[in-house]
Formats: sequence, C-alpha cells, structure tokens
Amino acid sequence: MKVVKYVFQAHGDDRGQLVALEEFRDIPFRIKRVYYMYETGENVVRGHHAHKSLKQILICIHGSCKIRLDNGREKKVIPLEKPYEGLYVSNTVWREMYDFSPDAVLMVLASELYDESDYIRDYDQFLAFVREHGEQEDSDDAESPELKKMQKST
Ligand code: T46
Repeated sequence: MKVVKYVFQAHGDDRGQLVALEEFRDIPFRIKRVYYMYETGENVVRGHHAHKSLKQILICIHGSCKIRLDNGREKKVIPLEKPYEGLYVSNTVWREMYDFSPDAVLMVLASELYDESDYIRDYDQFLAFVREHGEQEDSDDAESPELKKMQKST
C-alpha cells in the first residue's frame, strides 16, 4: 500500500512558524469541511470505518497520534507528530486513530460535507466495497506533479 504523506512548507522567521494550506496547491481537493479532535482519552481508538467517496488530509497540529490504514490486503501504521506533515487518506481505506498524546489535536481537511451515508462501518462491507469498486488510494489527485514535490515517502 502506498502511503502519501505531504510535508508542507513552513514559513519560519524569528517569531516562529506558520503553515498555509491552499486547496489544489497544497491539498489535492476542494476543502469543504475542517474538523479536529482533542482531549482524546488514553487507550481510545477512533475511526473503525472507511468511506465511499470522502478524501481527507490528517494533520496532527499538536502532540502526536498514530493512524492505522488498511486497504483490505495490507495494513500500515503511520505516526503523525509534526504540525507540518499531512497524511492523505483516500476513501477506500479503513482507518483507525489511536495512541493520542494527552495534548494531541488531530485536524482533518475533508473533500466533502459531513454525510453519514458515506460511511462504511462494517469491515466485511468494506471488503466487499473494495472488491466491487477497487482501491482508490493512489488517486490521480494526490499524485499531481505539484503535490508530488511535497510528498515524503514512508
Ligand atoms: C474520519 C476520521 C479520520 C459531525 O457532526 N460532523 C463531522 O464533520 C464529523 C467528522 C463528525 N460529526 C459527529 C458525528 C459523531 O456524532 O461527531 C461525532 C464523532 O464522529 P465520529 O465518530 O465519526 O469520529 P471518528 O473520530 O471516529 O471519525 C472521524 C470522521 O468521522 C471520519 O470521517 O475519517 O475522523
């Protein structure tokens, strides 16, 4: 499974750091929604689902956490611990977020508005969906030449 992680440009000066994210320039889709999670309890595992069409970028803007990605054939664990790194998570990937540090803030940029009917919450249904529709994790969007420059191989 190919993991796409972006390293965003930080504009640092003697005052500190600033990261700016623009759709289609830094993020491979139109950003329709932003949400974030914080004060996640110790030993909590969030997620446990995939999506039919939603694409997202996960950025741990404070603290750290781990993301387990599963495309139905292979699983990978990606630590997120830098506020200038973003993990691209395509729709047809089962995801779990865990091992949050007490100060972790996980921010998510999403390609669609919130829609419960887009969730696949049953693992067997997820496997059937991938069999029927194929994997879309290596989407052309995420692989555009502009964005490729920012990709870090993991
Ligand atoms: C995903 C992972 C990375 C809303 O009302 N609007 C929203 O935009 C979202 C994301 C959630 N909610 C409500 C629905 C639930 O009552 O917030 C509650 C917690 O959501 P959920 O249990 O889906 O959270 P996670 O952390 O399991 O999953 C979330 C996203 O839902 C999901 O799309 O990929 O983060």
